Amino acid sequence: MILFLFNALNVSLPMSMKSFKRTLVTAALPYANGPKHIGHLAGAYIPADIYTRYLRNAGEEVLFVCGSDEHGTAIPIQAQKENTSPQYIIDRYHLLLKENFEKLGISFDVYHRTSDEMHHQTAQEFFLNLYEKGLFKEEISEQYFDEEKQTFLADRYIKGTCPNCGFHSAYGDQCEKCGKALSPNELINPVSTLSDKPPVLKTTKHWYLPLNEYEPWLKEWLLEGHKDDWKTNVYGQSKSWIDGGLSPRAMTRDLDWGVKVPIKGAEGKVLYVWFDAPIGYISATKAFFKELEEKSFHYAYPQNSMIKSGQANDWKKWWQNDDSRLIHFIGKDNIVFHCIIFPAMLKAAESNVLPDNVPANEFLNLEGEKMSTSRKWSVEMEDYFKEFENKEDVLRYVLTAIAPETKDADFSWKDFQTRNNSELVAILGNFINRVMVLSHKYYEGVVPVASNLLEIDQQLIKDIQLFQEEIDHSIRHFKFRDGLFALMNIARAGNKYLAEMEPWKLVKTDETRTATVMFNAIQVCATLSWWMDAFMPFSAQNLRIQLNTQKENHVNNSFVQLQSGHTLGQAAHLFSNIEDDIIQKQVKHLEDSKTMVASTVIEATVNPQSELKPLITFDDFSKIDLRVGTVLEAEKVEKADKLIKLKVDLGFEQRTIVSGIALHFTPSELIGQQVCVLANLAPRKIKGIESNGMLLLAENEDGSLKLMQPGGAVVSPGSQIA
Ligand code: B3M
Ligand code: ZN
Repeated sequence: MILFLFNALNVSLPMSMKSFKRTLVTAALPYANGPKHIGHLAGAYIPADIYTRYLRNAGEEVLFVCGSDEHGTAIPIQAQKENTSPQYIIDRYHLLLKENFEKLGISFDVYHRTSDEMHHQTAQEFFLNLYEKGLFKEEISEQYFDEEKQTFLADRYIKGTCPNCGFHSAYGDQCEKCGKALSPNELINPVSTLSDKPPVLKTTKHWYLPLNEYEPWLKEWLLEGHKDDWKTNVYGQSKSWIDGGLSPRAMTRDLDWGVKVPIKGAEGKVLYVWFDAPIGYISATKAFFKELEEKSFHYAYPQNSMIKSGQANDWKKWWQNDDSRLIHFIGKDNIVFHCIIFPAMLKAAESNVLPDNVPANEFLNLEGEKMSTSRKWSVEMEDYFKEFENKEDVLRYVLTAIAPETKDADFSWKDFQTRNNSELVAILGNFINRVMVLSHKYYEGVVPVASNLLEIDQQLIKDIQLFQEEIDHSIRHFKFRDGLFALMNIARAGNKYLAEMEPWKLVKTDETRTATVMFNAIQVCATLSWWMDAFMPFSAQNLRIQLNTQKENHVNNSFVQLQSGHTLGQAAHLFSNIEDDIIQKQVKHLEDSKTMVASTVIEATVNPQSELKPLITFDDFSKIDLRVGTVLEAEKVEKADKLIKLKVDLGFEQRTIVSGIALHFTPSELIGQQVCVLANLAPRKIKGIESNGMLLLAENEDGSLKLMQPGGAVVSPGSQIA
């Protein structure tokens, strides 16, 4: 009778416009050149995971593919920085990224890598297919060549002055200062970063995809076809590319790291990384089904997947059947590649599947500033996990709540704390905990029997129904922030209901009514566990344990999830407060990295680009005591990437000096060097070590540092510089 009543209230959830049979979800293949930070997570991986988990829970056929992007110049450049081989770099970071994603609960069906043999083959076949159709334009052009290193220079290996803003250290593909996309020949005074010498122009042949020929089609397919369903930031950026006119783009590169170009006359050349990387989505799909057939799993995660059996050939369904939908989750810097170049490649290959949506996010800043791994202005996954054990869901929650879905957004540690303490703990956790504790107190943890529903109960049921519809709609329209807010509204509604019903008072006067109230409150908890699952999978699982239920027990479109008589598990806190000192530690950590970067800059006294400081008198100058010293000892400062602790002989005494130069010098190359020291600088503590003095350095145009040295013969330590 009661059940019937509840069911009568049910409005069925919209299952969206399902004209597709299956959904292939991709998240940008991260470069395996370093750890990834919260900006990457908020940009692509967390939204993609929420989306996929949600569709899986809804019983839809979905596959979530990703993998490491191991080609392009990013890899050899990192290898050069770390003084190691590209292979070592990709092995190390592929593993790190894979583990980090697992820890955060990113539920890939497969996490592949582009160095895999099968990917090389897939990418080569793709290229050959277009080549044999005669779709590439061969062109001989002049490209920069480093004579000393005997190699053509990839765009990233060339630096020079930006023609747009005058920045002296712009890369051949982009100016990092003004953001303008460049080609190397636009740079003023180009220099090879491999040899520091100006490069020469040399002819070379490449294979171009004539993007201009795809313009009419792109206008129709994208500008007309996706006017209404793509996010405005994505549509807008694509439109301005197309409106600006497309030109042929070389799909091959002179580089010895990557997928070899599989045709005669292309020896020593590899596929352009943006040609092979998106094909990585195809390779990953292939790898998944191959492993599924062979039942031996290396890249695939069968435990995450809703696809339990299949054949190697099944990948074709996902890439060739027109009832397959392709969704790319990426950050905004990848829009052109996913909305224009890859679709053009797929079109050229006569694929039936094209991206149906590319819900790219904007950027996430950190404490008001652009995130940067090299400047250490970021929060890397690894660091977060170390500091915040078992709080993966808190990060997922906060990064979803502030996701840069429509414009750039900001992460701050204070806000992170507030969202944890005043939302997760105070609203969601508190509601669930009160219900659990009261259920044990009044009913020994057994779901009580409900009776007549009053208007307020029906209102609760209706509200919750609406919030569920809102979550469904939001997720399906890539509005994860709204979805999460609606989820929290379920908890808010639960809290409000408890506050109004006051079961702790009611229990003294009206047992029947108390039972009904508690029955309803328990259903709200069960509903929460279901909808939380996509956003916060670990907490959802913990909640299911408290409720003593499983995902499979979920009853679609029903308010009643746990019947009277069902025994609940133990109550436990789902979330816990984050104290001020933990947050302060994080803030300090960031500030420290800033001082370290700043101290490097202070020491770089001769930066040709820096503006001249105001005039000083000779008196001012005479206050400065500069001396020649000899470095006796040098060692890296623990837990400070940029710092080196030096012992410097000044003749009359030995000094400890801490200097922010570890990214530019190894300790061993410093030992024995003569240096110039600002000897009367007031002592200051850096990372707990008292530093007495400062080394003088010159900053090169490319940002590298050089020691200021006396030059010529050895000068006795302690000699004054004036
Ligand atoms: N690795 C660029 C990036 O991480 C690139 C994405 C490839 S997706 C096919 O921003
Ligand atoms: Zn510029």
